[in-house]
Amino acid sequence: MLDILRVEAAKAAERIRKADSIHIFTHYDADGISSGAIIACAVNRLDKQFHVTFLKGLNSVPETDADLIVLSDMGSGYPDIVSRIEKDVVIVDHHSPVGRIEKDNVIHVNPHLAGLDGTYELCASGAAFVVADCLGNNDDLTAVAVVGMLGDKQKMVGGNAEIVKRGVESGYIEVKRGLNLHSGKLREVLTLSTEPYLDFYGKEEELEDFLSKLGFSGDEDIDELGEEELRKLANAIVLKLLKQGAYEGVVEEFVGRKLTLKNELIENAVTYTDVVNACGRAAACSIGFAICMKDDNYLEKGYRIWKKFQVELLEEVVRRREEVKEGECIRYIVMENAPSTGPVATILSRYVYSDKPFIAINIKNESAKVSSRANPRIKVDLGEVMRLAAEKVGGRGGGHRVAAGAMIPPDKVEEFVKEVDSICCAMLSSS
Ligand SMILES: [Mn+2]
Repeated sequence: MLDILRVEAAKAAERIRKADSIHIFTHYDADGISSGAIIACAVNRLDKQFHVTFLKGLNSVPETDADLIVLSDMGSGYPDIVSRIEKDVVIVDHHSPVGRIEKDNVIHVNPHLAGLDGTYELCASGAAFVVADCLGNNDDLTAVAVVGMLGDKQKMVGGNAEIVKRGVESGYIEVKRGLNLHSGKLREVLTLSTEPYLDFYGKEEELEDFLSKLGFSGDEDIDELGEEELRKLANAIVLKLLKQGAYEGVVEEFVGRKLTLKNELIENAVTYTDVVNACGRAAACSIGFAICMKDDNYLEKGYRIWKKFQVELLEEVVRRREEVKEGECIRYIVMENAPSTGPVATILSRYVYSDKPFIAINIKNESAKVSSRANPRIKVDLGEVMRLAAEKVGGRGGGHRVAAGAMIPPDKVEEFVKEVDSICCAMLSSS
């Protein structure tokens, strides 16, 4: 399956071997950080110098003294910028390649260029592992690749499945039946969970009640539960989710398989991914990176950042939930200077309000940023909705069917919401 990708990955490996110094520019999210770490680790094992810089996006030609630039989890969508780089470039990305790169000395490792699905079946960390695999025996890095897969919400099929299988065979990954929840005491695990969001935050009594009805105590360790107990807990969580308005599709995401990363600082794959993601969002990429490089000096700090991030997110969800308004065919929320829109929109739309498209608008610094979410059950194309409605009010928008965004003038928010609502109604009635 990964054989065609391996042809280009082998070229990348060869170029990396020849380099005197390497500068890795990678994205600041979990897939970016883990893919950067996979390449850095493999390079480090060759006793080569490397530098890492984390970017929110590739907005300009990266500057470096190194003789080789590696762009990871970015680059494929910016042929104009890549074409302007004078040094040799290796791109390790999974975003859809756009346009043409007018440059000779570039090696482009991307699943889309190898007939693979880069949206769900291989991310940057997976592609980075294939490169690392060409550089030496790096089977342990299959476990780091899992962080990117989970971070980018990919599926464990295709290229991803092949990498996980390799990790299992070499003893670095263990796949067992179980729940995709964090490790720790039941009370804390269920309170802090945001994927799935269980609506227990700030509701201690309700949680104690939920647990005692099942015969559990909040102090029990979730990883110590037997198969029968775990099944009982899973059933109760599923019921709770459906009752609170969650989209049914979320159930299969957290029930079934649990991945344990045997050789990593954080063995629970879900927690590992969340910690790295939180570090990225808290502008502490290097801490997430260090954890991926198995430097345990940063583990405590990483956990602290994650807990703080999680609590802030939950508080935001609880607060914002009260502000949700209902249109004809949509739900929406208008915020001012909120720290972020995407995560809150994702949680509310998946776990509470899954029956209508959900639109979150954040007015910040003279512009209004829009995040919209739906699920496959709702027959709208939000990418199209965002594009049309934003154009109408002098903004820009677009994206995927179930997740899209826009930027609009702040004084046009009301008009924009009306427009989104009427387009959604039209799409729903014609389906
Ligand atoms: Mn990615």
